[in-house]
Amino acid sequence: MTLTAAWVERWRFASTRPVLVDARDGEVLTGADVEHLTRTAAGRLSATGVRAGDRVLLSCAPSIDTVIAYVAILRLGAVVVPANTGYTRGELEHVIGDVRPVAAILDDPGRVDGLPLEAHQPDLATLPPSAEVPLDIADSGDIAMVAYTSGTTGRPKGALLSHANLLAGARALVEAWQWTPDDRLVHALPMFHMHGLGAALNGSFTAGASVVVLPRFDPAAVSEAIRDHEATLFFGVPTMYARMREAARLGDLAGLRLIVSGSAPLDPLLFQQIASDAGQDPLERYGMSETVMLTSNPLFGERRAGSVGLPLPGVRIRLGDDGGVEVNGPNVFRGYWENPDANREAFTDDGWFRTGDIGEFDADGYLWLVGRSSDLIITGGYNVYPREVEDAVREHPDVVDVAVVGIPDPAWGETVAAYVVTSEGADPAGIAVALDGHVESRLAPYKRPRRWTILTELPHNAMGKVRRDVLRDQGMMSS
Ligand code: MCA
Repeated sequence: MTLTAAWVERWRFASTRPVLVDARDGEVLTGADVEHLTRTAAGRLSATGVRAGDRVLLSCAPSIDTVIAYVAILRLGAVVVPANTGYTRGELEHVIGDVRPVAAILDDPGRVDGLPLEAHQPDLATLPPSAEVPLDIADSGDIAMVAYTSGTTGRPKGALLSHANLLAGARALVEAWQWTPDDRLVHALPMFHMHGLGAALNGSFTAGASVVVLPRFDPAAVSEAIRDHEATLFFGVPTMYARMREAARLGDLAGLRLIVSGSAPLDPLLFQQIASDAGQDPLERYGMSETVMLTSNPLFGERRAGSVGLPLPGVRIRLGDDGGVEVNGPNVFRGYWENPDANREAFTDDGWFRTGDIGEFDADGYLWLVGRSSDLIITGGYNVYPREVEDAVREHPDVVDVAVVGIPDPAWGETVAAYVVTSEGADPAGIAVALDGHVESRLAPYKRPRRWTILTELPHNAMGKVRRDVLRDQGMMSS
């Protein structure tokens, strides 16, 4: 079974039920509408030469059209390559050079001008569709998505997820959260990451439920969507709940049946504030681009603040010798695209995926993430790997050495801070502005350092490795 075969069956069976609601104007698309629109869009994609197995880059703000394009690519048996709309040209160039998509669907086609693509921007609205294209016939083992994720090695790697992986991930959530066709999710997440695609959209469609699509996150718009469209579910990253608190809107979540937080640790104080204002504990869960979702606090039973909960149905989790969280299950990806070195490192000899997180189980089997084996920073729910930022900063001629760390931040979870050793001739007064300008053209906004500290040398341990812990402590004291 593929993702879209499962979805289309539901849309045909319940053809008059709502599937998508546009939060901007309240327009409702039924199962029949979505089936028809995605069929037509798939025909148009096919007319531009996209075939089953081809990669198609998708980098658009959340909208009904983005959802239609996403489903159309999948129905054709082509492979979705989601890309952050904030990626700079260099970041896009890396993804395109690596995965070699035949086409790209972007809000701003100018972003890929001059990059090696066969069809730049297929017009999914007006092109004549090619006649009778076979749809929904991919094999469950076929790749459905290449999800780019940064890593300790610097440049983002493409995680290969099959239809079976994504369907298993969605079904586990449907079962664990008892997601039904009567549910309605308020979707205010980016549509280029696993949270917004793999959990929110795939889960809703697999459950036969409906989705209210917001063009961006905004506390007032979330409140209105919940009220006007009688929503039952909201998924957010902790920064979104912090913004709802700031806007005194946590109480507007009270009508929902389930409030889910993920992508970053939820501050226990914020957990308590949601619980008291919304009258229910938020549910924290844990996932990754490579695995869809892994664990969840229970729907019924105690939701433990700070724990990511229990393994989802079908997911097996164990701790390696170093406490590293290792996973196995039908949701676990098929490896990184054309990257044997990364694959050797990512999997144990017996085929379990090393998440890179360090965990502990409590006596009741709840998993607690207590650290990371890499220096990953999570800011606003986005993952940032220091190495990628350091490589970009180091390209500045006045930079001799640099180390990037995450510093706790009440609004963003963590904020990216850079410690830089500059060359002797560098102008100390102007260097921060110069470095801001330097990274602006190289890194997406969420990866850019928000603080620059100039040092005469970086702290090193006896092995010559940078002491990031010392820098983090120093950053916390001065913040
Ligand atoms: C960004 N800015 C910052 C920081 N980060 N400023 C200070 N400190 C920071 N740490 C700046 C940006 O450069 C930008 O500035 C401005 O703040 C707004 O940034 P933006 O990120 O666009 O923020 P926003 O539009 O206000 O949205 C905040 C947000 C958004 C809604 C929380 O970050 C978001 O949608 N996050 C969700 C990410 C997500 O989906 N993650 C899931 C990954 P300027 O305007 O000057 O440029 S999937 C995953 O993690 C796994 C699978 C899982 O388990 O879910």
